[in-house]
Amino acid sequence: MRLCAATADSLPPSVARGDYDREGPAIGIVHFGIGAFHRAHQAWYTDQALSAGECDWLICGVSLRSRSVAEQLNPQDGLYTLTERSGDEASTRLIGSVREVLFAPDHSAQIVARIADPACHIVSFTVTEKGYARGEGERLDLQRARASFYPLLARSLAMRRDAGLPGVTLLPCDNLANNGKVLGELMRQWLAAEDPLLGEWFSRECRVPSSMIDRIVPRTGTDDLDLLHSRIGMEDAGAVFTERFSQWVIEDDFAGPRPAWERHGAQLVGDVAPYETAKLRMLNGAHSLLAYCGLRAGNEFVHEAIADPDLRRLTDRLMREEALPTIDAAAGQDLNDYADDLIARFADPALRHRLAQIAMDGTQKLPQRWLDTALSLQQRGMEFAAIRSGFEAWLWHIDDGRFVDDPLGEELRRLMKLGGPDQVVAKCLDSDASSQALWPHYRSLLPALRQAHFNR
Ligand code: CS2
Repeated sequence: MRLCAATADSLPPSVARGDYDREGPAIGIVHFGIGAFHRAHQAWYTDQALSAGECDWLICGVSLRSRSVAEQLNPQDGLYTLTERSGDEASTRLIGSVREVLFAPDHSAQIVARIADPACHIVSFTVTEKGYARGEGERLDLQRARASFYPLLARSLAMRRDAGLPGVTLLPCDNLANNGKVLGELMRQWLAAEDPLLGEWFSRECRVPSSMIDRIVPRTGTDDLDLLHSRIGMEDAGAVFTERFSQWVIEDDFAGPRPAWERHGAQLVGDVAPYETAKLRMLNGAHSLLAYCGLRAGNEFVHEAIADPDLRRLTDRLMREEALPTIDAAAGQDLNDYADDLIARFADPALRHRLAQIAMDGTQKLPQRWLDTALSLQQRGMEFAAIRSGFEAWLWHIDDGRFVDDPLGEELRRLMKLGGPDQVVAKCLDSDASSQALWPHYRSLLPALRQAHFNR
């Protein structure tokens, strides 16, 4: 038996669920990038809002590149379970907020119609760092943008404008610094190139608040699905597994209505920056450090890497001595407590979070996770030994070639073979050595990061 609307009543009573109509209410949210992260986070908050009696906030999930989530969820009428794990405990909830999943190459007209519908107020995103098609110097890479969400979104916005409808809120939920400002700017660049008048309408009518979302969601494995099957007595191909912890901090700047997510734990604030900076530099910074150093040391999971005393010391150093002094905490935000909590979250063996999942896409992740911290420390005349160790471990991976899954992986490996780590560091940072330096903004870190290699 497989989970779907007709079989959901046969789930055991231990599976928690809300009680709301999923047929009548409208789709109020279109979400690009409906992977496990969204299903374990925003869709879970929205499920709670719907369970509390809010209406018209069902979600249309969009996949840009793969049919797999559509194939998992559509035969299940969008239903799936979310299991929270901690130590030996697991609790499962049925999530009903996702109404349908559309695969962009097959269903572009439907996606455009969903966003152009008067009931849609929010378009949200977890498309990963690379999905925003940022090129050198944070400019939109128009060619890559064409294969992403930009054309679909522009077509929908034009329909809304022509129909005299109000604008929408674009809500980015990816791990980028200032994600609202960045997405707003990239969208404006797309429209400036394609339809400048629509660009003016967009700036006037739409809003792009920043948001920081935090929940560790390891990729679901077949062993997870088998175990769940035996617990709930039916197959759920769309199940997600996560930790108990969850945080969502959202800038309170919406173009129109939104679910009252704050009643279910989300924080609506004037400025997301202190939370976002702490999360990127401490949680994600430590994650990437554990990933590159841990994989090199032969570990497979985060909880194994953090149990190694040397890596634990290095992680502490990165969070408390390097990242922490660069963050302007908000009132009531205790960054030392945050570091303690992070170590405990990383150490939970129940999560089975693979280091290789974190290690992917380093070229897209390292600026906001390490380089912003390093730059800020350098400006204060302070050292950043842990970040240098991490950078050196990242270079080792490019050299080794085994674990680097990155849009620029092949090019970096070719440079590594040709001219060694120096060529790779130059390609990344040195705008004199390469007119296409990836991160020219961080050029002043060049001597320190070269040294990271020579200290090997
Ligand atoms: C991780 C994040 O895969 C990664 O790079 O660092 O996905 C991390 O688990 C989330 O940001 C936690 O909220």
